[in-house]
Parts: sequence; C-alpha cells; structure tokens
Amino acid sequence: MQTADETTALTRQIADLKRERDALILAHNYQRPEVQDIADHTGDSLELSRIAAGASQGVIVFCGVQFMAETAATLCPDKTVLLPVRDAGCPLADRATAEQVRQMKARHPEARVVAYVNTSAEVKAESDLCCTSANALDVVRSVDPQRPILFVSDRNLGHYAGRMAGRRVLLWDGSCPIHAALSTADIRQSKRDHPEARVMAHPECQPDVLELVDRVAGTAGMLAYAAQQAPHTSFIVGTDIGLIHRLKKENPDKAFYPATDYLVCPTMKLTTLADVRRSLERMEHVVRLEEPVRVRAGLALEAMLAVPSTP
Ligand code: CIZ
Repeated sequence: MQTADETTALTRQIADLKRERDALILAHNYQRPEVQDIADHTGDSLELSRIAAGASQGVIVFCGVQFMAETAATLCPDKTVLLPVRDAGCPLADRATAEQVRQMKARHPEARVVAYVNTSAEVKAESDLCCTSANALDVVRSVDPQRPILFVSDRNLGHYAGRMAGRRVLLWDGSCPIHAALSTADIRQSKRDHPEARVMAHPECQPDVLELVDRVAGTAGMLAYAAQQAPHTSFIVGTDIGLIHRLKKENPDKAFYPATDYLVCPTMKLTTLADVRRSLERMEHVVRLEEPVRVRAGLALEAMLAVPSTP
C-alpha cells in the first residue's frame, strides 16, 4: 500500500516524464483508481482506440492489458505504444488463436467473422470486423443478413448480440472467467441487499444473469445509464469493480454496489503508478506487431469504426 506522499510524488514524476516524452496516458475503466486518476483519458476499448487514433502525441502509454495496447498500436503505426506491465494478459483473449479461427473459417466459409476486441492482433487479422461491448449489436446488425456470423471470442456476448439483433451467430467456446462467474444467486442476493437499486450487468455475463437485470451494457453504457436514470440514485454493478471508481467520481451523489465481491480482473489490476513511471523512464514495453498482421487487423478495426453507432 502506497502512502499519500508516495502517490503524490509518483504522480508528479509521471507528469514530468509525460511532458519530456510527449506522451499520452490512456487507462481502461477497469484499472486501479490511482492509475485512472493520472490518465489523460479513461474509457472502454472503443473510446480509447478512437482517442489513440486521433492523438497528436508520439508516445501512448496504455494502462490496460495486451490486446488493448495492441489495438492502439494497430491503429497508430506512427506512434510508440507502451504497455507498462508486459505480462498483463487477458484469459478471454487467450481462448482464441489465429489457427483456430482459420480452421473455423474453413468449416464455415459462408460466415463473416466478427472478433471481439478481447482477441489478439493475429485473431483480428483473420477477421472481417471487430466489435467491443459498446457496439457489438451495431456491428452484428451491420453484417449481411444472408450470412451467419462467427463470433470470436466471448460466447456470452455473441449470444446476447445475436439474440438482440435477431441474427444467426456461431458461438466461440470462450468466456471471461470473471463475468461468467457472476451467478443468478449473486444478483438475487444483491437485489435483496439493495432493493431500491437498478441493476446493471455486462453482456459478457451468462444469459440467465442478463435476464434478471435492468440494463445490459459495457462500461461506457453503464456510465451513461447511471448518469441518466433520475430519480434512481443507487445501482448494482455487474462488472469489474474498477468501474466503480469512475461511477462514483462522475456521480458523487449516487451509490454503487458491486454485484459480488469477486468481480475483480487480476490482470487489469497489475499496473501500478510505479509501473507507469518506469514505463515512461525506460520507454518499455514497446508493443511490436508484424506489419502484415497489423495491416490486416487494422482493416477489421477500421471496418468496426466505420459502423454507425446507434445512440
Ligand atoms: O470494451 C471494453 O473495453 C471491454 C473489454 C469492456 C468494457 O465494457 O469496457
């Protein structure tokens, strides 16, 4: 545990290094609170990808996990993208390899491949389009209705998007271990504990959990929902607890309760302020992608960014 003085010192050092390096710091909504607080922008993958693509700075420090930093590196070939903790991976992204996607494509040649952003650059390179939790429905709806969709890598999100869009989706055998562990019993208990609260859950949760909640949304959707639900002032949050910091900061007069205590993604919490400082000091760890992979993954990401979003 850092003292307040240490946090202040690290924050000042990071600000100085950021100026020296002409760097932009991006942090995902699931990062530790103190890391979110020193970032120039906090957001979900879609927002952060867009910001990275439009940034004027030459260096981007991505406080998140590998696939997120790879996404920034894919979209910003002229910038140096740094991931402060090299081993910050994502168990969901690890569920799909490029070879497995090629095999599935061979079995379903008529399918369009939609890769959830939680996949490696190699998997994105095998895909027609990417999506995030914020735009999965819009992306699925944008695909030619005559063609099935092979949805890589989260089966729960694929199931939800397919059902909502009324589209045939071939599901991947993968899920986020954190979201998939949230149970209907957890939701029922949290409703008993906070009967007045609105309940939000991430579309990576199991279908039976999503049936019980008031709002299914990714982190950006949850932030918007909590801000707009007057007269409701309390919310149960069915996603990684990292989001609660931002929810409270943006809605100081409202109450937020985690749907359970174990909604904590360990790899999303690996990055500390000391890691961010070291990353800027030593310019590490530079995300490097093979150019053919980067170009093809970039096409799938650009195809996603071109899909108009439903307000
Ligand atoms: O889209 C993202 O960044 C992820 C992985 C989750 C969310 O809802 O923010």
